[in-house]
Amino acid sequence: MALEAIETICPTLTSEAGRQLWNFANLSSGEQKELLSDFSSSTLFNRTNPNSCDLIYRNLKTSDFPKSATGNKTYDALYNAIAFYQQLQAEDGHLPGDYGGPNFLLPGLIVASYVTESPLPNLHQELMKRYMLNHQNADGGWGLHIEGCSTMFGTAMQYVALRLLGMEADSPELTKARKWIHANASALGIPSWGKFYLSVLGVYEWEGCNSLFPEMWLFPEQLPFHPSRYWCHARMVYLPMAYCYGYKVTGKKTPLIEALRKELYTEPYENLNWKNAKDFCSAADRYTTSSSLLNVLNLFTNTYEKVHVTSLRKKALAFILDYINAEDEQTKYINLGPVNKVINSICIYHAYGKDSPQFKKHYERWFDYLWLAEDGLKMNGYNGSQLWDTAFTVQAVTEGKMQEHFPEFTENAYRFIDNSQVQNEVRDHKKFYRHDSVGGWPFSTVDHGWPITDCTAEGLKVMLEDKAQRLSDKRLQQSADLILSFQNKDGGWASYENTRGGKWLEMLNPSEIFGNIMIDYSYTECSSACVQALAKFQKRFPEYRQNEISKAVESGAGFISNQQRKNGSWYGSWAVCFTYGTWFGVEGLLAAGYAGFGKNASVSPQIKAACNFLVSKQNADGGWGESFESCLKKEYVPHKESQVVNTAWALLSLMAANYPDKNVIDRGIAFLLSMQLPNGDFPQQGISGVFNHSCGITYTAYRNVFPIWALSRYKKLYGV
Ligand code: LAN
Repeated sequence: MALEAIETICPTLTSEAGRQLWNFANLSSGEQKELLSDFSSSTLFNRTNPNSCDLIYRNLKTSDFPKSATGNKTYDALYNAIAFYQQLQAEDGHLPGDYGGPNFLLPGLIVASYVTESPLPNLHQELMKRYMLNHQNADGGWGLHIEGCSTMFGTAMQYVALRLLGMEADSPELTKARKWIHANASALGIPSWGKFYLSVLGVYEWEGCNSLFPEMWLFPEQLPFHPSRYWCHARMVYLPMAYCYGYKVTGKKTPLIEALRKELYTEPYENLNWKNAKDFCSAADRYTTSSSLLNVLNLFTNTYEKVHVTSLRKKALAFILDYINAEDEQTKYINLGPVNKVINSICIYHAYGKDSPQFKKHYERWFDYLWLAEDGLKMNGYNGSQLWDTAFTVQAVTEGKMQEHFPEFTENAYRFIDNSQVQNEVRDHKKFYRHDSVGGWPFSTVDHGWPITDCTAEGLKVMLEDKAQRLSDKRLQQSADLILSFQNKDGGWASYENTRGGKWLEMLNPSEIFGNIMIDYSYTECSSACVQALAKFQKRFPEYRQNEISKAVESGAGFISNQQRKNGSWYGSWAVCFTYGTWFGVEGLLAAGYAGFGKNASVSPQIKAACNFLVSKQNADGGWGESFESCLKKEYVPHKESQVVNTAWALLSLMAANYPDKNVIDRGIAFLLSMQLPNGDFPQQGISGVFNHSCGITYTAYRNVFPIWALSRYKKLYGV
């Protein structure tokens, strides 16, 4: 078996303070060849499910262990699930895993590597090719993410990336891809983010892009549309994009670039009408339509571009470069996300050159984003989901008091969370529009450092329960202070910052492919986590900012309750989908004092409606299964099969609410048990994460953490 062979060749993952680095340096050239041939074998990755099972890491780390066989099936399942999962823990205490999914990230990195003349090692390149080829759809194209139908963004980007990595244009895979591109009106119809990457590479013309208007950074900050009001991800992506646009940064025109100019279009490059291409986005890619306001603004900025004032441009670009440097230093060159990571590298190369210390630091951190699974080497959607997964793990294990059986596992996880709290403010945080950081937790690592509302809340929830009291009262209070400062006027919590601008700003969303990217909205999930954390904090520190915390919890619950749909469900913005949102809705309201089912008090109508919704979606096999389509359509779309992750969320909600019909819960638990693999793991089914309504993202840990949590809660409630 190819997989066993890989174990003996043994690439390793090192991890320090959450930094995940795959290491191939110890492999001889013979071993490298062998590794590659294993990856080419069709037995390694089963393409019928585009979601890989993260088998490389898992098989390297796990071995057979004595199974619990007490005769109590539910307990044994729980024990074995944890005993399997704990083996994945890295020395620093976190649980590394695959965080892939989007298809536009890796090609972005490959474009950056080409333009900055900084090739990745050969083995990396080959494994990346494998990855992209493994995710080619049957029609020859690629989707926005691994489960998506083919789009021009996905297809033209992979096409270019594979060519840059040395694949021949007349290979069968690329011939098929090119046919798809030509049949779908050519790369002229790539959405604006694709137009950007292709322009930087030199296979599309900057003239064919709407202006990214660097001067907007010089607007007075009071203006309601100043970019400091944007959602940080939009802000931090459009920032380096504006730099590249301002300088019209374009890579060297090599013979390969000349060839791509021919391959991507149906007419000679010189004859293409770039002006018309500006607003041309392939129908397969479109998720949002552009507003007339955006069209008018584009007209203005595109006209301004022709006559722009040189001194203003210079000033704007100097500010942008300062800002990029600040973000680089604040995040130790990891950067906020995978997109600005890549584009910042290009800007820094342009500003200071390849041999500059700044660019070298950028290059080193490219590797933090790479992940090896049985489908090849991919770029993760972040530098990992370390804190997030670890915080859930502790809660899942301790709820059923399973730490008694796995003390080292739990201790190490606490230690990781302790080490991941942000304790120092980043430099110039006010100047560059950062919210305060001290007391917060990031999604990934402390080096990354951007605190997130719900990651902070999950971190705080865990550390409040830490028997070893690793966090001083002061650190716990700083965290609660930060959560309070994050609350919005509508009572809810957004993701990274307060909501800073009006909803109308969404009319300026130029991305075509993503929804709700312009401002940071209040979300059910984030609000629920913050309400839960504050309520728990208040139990421990009843007098600390008593009134403010009580009010925050109450108005937070008010927000959550307003988000509930008539059918009792909540839409989930960050995972698939209503089962996820409803889990947060229910837990948030319960934490704020809404009544679940009980002997004395009557159940609150919101909780009852939520449970009825969930029960109505239970499948005949006892499980729940929701399709990614729910996220796009914003209506519940069942998956063709029950999913362990959705089932766990539904069970967690019903058990939290103390749902009286135990039969419903027992059938759900029976489904989980039936799905557990002999080694204690659970199968990887559909994609579970999402962002901006349209793009799927992998959370490998979910298939372990949430079933464990559901079984743990079952043990707590029913004493088994
Ligand atoms: C994430 C990952 C974590 C996620 C949760 C904490 C789970 C959520 O509750 C709040 C939102 C957040 C922080 C989130 C937001 C969007 C992110 C950063 C991502 C899904 C990871 C990647 C994605 C980012 C936007 C990808 C790059 C694409 C752009 C449109 C810029």
